[in-house]
Amino acid sequence: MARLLFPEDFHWGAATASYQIEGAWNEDGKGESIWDRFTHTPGNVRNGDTGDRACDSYHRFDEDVALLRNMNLQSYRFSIAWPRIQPTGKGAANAKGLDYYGRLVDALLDAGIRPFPTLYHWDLPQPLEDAGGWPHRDLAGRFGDYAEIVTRSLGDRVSDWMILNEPNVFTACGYLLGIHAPGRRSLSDFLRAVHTVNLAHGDAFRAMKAVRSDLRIGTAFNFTPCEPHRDSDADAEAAERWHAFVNESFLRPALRGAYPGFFRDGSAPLEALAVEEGDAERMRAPLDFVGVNLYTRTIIQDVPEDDGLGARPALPFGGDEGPKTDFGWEVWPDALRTMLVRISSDYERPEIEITENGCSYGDRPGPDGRVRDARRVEFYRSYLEAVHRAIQAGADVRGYHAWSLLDNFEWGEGYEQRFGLVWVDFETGERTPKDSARWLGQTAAENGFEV
Ligand code: IFM
Repeated sequence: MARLLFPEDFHWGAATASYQIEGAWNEDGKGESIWDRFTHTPGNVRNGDTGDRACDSYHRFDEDVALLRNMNLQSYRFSIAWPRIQPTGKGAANAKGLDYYGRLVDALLDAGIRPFPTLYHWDLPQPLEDAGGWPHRDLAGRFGDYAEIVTRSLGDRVSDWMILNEPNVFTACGYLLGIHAPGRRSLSDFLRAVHTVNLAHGDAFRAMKAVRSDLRIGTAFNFTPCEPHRDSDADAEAAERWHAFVNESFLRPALRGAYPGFFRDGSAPLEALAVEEGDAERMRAPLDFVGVNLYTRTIIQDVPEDDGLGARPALPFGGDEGPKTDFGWEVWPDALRTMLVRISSDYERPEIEITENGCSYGDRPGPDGRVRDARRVEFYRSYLEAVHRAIQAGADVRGYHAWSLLDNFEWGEGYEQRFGLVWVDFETGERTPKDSARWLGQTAAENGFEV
């Protein structure tokens, strides 16, 4: 037996997002979001589920803070719903919305837990979508205004922030594939959305630093290491193009002020992205840390007939060697080590926070009420071993946030996929910590675990 210990001031935490847990979709002056509209439109979400009530954390956040404290967690990643703050996406702030997050932050601080908010985890005010949504360039400036309002309100008590959650996911699923809100399917809208988001990222970063230059600001990117399907140069090159596209289309503009060349000829589609003169500087956001959301790897094959990207995943959600979660995602812990090491070597060893990592398993309470989710415990143990190996290889990892604190609304899948450390009865709102919550709690208390 050996003990894996993590760095001394490592932050152990858990993550959630506003739309997935809060409920109270139309209370206290909150405006409609694109997810309210999307879920209220029949046919978009499995079983017709909505986030109208979700985990009811808007009313039960004290219980959630107590759960975190009982698990010895020191950091809580949550997100702020833009339409609670600006119901129509512009203009004066809604005092009740700001007050809710102020109370949550105070409760966390009283419990000795670091509040770690994300400004945008996908719930765009619907009126901004009606005005063109993310493909419309003007949205960047609006987002900068929102970032300033929130930072002015909470920046005296919150030092560590994320601007965006998974920009590659919400632009692709929302504007290209149509499987997330707002449900559009257009290559041109998608590419324009990518660019507006990059501009918004830079604008928000500067707006926040102008309020307080000592804030520690990052973004939670969704990463996946890309591996060639076959042992061929063509697939190896395709995997690199996919890596540039999926892992770097937002990271590189922020840290380097340029798009990665993800096309076969080494270029990026700047015209289709609608890049204008001066945008390179505007996209730049020299983040204080890189947030890593990671679940599995991606296996890529060359697509010879396509002279654009010329690459696509050969298999859905990982490879076919590891076990699968109930969502069908391959459990492949080394994906996390590989990605942490690659980011560290390609971007001069930035500070890294693991902002999401977790798995969906449906284990339910037994007759004694206990949730024996042994597969989730094994998932966390194996991925944390991979984090430890990456730290030993030189990655500067400062914290780890399990996705998720609670079973919650899993977007297009509704309530069918359960990612929580804590079981939620969606009828009553009752919360039951699973075995994995106890395991992670002990790990956090001991700053490591036995292997
Ligand atoms: O639930 C999501 C979260 O909102 C963003 N990252 C992935 C999670 C699991 O799909």
